[in-house]
Amino acid sequence: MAVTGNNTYQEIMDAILDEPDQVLVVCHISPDGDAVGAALAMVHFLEQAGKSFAVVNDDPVPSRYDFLPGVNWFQRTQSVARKFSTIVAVDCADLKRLGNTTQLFADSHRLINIDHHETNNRYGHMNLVQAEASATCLVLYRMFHATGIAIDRNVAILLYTGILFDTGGFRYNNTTPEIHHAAADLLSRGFEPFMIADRVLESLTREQVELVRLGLSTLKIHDLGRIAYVVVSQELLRMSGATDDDTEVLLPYTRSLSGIEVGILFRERPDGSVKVSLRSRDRVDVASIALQFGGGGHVRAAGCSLDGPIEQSVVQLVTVVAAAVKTAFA
Ligand SMILES: [Mn+2]
Repeated sequence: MAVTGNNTYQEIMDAILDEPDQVLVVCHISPDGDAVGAALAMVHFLEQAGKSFAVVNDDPVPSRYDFLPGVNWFQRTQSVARKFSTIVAVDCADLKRLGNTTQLFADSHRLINIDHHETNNRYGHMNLVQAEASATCLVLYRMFHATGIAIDRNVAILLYTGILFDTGGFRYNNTTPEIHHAAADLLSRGFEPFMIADRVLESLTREQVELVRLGLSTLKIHDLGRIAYVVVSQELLRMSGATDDDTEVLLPYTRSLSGIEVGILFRERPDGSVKVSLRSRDRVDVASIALQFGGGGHVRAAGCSLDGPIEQSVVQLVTVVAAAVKTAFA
């Protein structure tokens, strides 16, 4: 597909509202706060516009998002029997990250890609990709404002959740004046900010705490002293009682170590392949590292997959990261 520029907000809205049948809303697999918030904000908009919809993901929505309005509308891909001709994909950088939801696309379909990842390859028939936006929820906020769509309390909670998640609680460098203005506007719809911060960023299950305890015993600091990583094998995951999604709780313990530039979380999948999450502090572009391994993401937060076995994948990835760190601190 040819790389094209963005469609206008109105073109995107018109295309979505033009569908007489159900609109399919999808987001990336292993959905995070921005993906879930954006997908649900989109379906709330559709509901208010009197449109029918389905919101689908391969994976379950992590339980920390149970409080979000409309979360029970989410269906798993395998439980959906029909196909759709209008699809809105939010917070997803490429088709691969949509997982098996692409099997729900009708032979003749229109795919609308709304995202903020720098690595987004404009896979949609229509695209609204704003790489400078701090969250897909901010892209939706801008679109709703520009097209005169009222934001009610539910949509405000959803957009705030995505913004809070993707800015790390207004801490990352993508915490712009605009995002604070947007957050202030959303907060004026009346909800408790602590309730959302607690659920989205802070609260841990017992299994997650057990995973932290066991996971930290695998923490290694690379010779250069600027790379820290944690390795979660299937066995360790079983011992903790936690699920694969829970492993994210280990990430902050890698990059947060003082002096560390790149934090890495390796997790073994049941099939032996390895999922990798990368975070950098100041200088290393981890999106470009992830891209070398067929993944993607942002400069400070990215991910990719390796074939395994896990010991080999760790060596492979850390070698590339170490070279990038050496260059960055040369
Ligand atoms: Mn996002």
